[in-house]
Amino acid sequence: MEQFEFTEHSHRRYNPLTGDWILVSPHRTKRPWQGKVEKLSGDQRPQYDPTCYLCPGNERAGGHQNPDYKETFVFQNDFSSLLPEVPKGEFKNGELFLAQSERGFCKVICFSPRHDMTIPEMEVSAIRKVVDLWCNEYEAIGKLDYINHVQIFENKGDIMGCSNPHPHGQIWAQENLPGEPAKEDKMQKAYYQKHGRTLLFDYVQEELKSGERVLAENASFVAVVPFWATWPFEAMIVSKQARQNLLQLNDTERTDFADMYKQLTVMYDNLFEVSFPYSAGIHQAPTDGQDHPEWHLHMHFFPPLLRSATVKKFMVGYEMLANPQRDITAEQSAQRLRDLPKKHYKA
Ligand code: H2U
Ligand code: ZN
Repeated sequence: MEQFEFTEHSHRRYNPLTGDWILVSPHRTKRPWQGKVEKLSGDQRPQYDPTCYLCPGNERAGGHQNPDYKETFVFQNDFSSLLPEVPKGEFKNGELFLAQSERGFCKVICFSPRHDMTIPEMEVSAIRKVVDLWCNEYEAIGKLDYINHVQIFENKGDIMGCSNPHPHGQIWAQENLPGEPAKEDKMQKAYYQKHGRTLLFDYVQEELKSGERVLAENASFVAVVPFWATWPFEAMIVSKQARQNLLQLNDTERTDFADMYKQLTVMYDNLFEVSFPYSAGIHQAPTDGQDHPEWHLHMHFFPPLLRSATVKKFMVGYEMLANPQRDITAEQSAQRLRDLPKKHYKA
C-alpha cells in the first residue's frame, strides 16, 4: 500500500474554529479545469439608477427617502428580521419543545453612492470609509445593553439571493450569540485557555511559514484559503496581530483591512472574469461588556462558484446529510487565485 498523501488521497480535514470536519477528494481533480469556461457578458450598470432603492436621493419602501450621500450611508432595514420591541418570553414543553424571544435589529449599509461600483473596483481610500462605518456601527450598536452580537456581512450577486447590485452590506444585531460565532467562541476560548495565545494568531504564523495557502499579505492582514476551506474558493482575511474586534484596529490597520478586502476581491473577479458572487462577513468578539482575549478578528468569504461564472458548487446530497465535500484542494485553489493578474480584469 502506498503512503498517504493529502494531495492524492481522500481525507477529512478539521476546522479548528468550528470543530467541524470536511471531506476532501483530491483524486477527482487530476484534470480539474477541463471543459469550457463560460464567460458572462459584463453587466453594464449606470452610475445612478432612478429605480434603485439604495441610490442617493431615491425613495425606499415605506416612503423613506435616501439623503444625497457622497461616501457611505447606513439605515435601518425597512424589512428587519429582528426587532427591538419584542416582549421577553419563553415557550417550553418538556425537553423537546423550546422557544425564546429574541430582540435585535437590522441595518443596511451602502458602500458607495455609485450604483455601478463594487468593492474590487473601488479605491482603497473609499473602502476605508466602509471599514470606518463598520467600526462606528460595531461600537454604537455594541454599547446597547441588550445587544451581544453584531453580525456585519455582505451578500453579493443574484446567485446569492442578493436583491440589488448597488454595492451594499448589512448588519444584524441581536441578544444571543448565533450558531457559527457561538461555535467559534467555544473553540477559541478552549484554545486560548490552553495556550495563552489566540487560535488564529498561531494559525496565521503557520500559514505564513508555509505560504502554501496564502493569497496576499500586507503589514497587518493576511488573506488565506483556510486549510479546512469548504467552498471551492473560500477565503479568510485575518489580522496578523491578535485583535478582538474592529475597535482595536489602529488607523494603519483599518486601511490595511480595506486594502486586503480589495486585493482578495480583485483576485476573485479575475478568476472567472465576472463580478464574483459571495457571502462574506466579519466574526469578532461578542459585545457583552466582557473582555474577550480569546477572540481574533477575521472575515470569511464563502463564494459559491466552482468552475466558471455559471457553474456553482451545490451543497446537497452527501453534503447536506453527512459532511461538506470538495474535490480541488485548498492548496490548488490558493495557487490558482495567486497566479492571476493583480489588476482588475476590467482595468
Ligand atoms: P440583500 O443584499 O440580501 O438583497 O438585502 C438588501 C436588504 O435591503 C434587504 O434585507 C432591504 C431588504 O429588506 N430593503 C430595505 O430596507 N428597503 C427597501 O426599500 C428595499 C430593501
Ligand atoms: Zn443604486
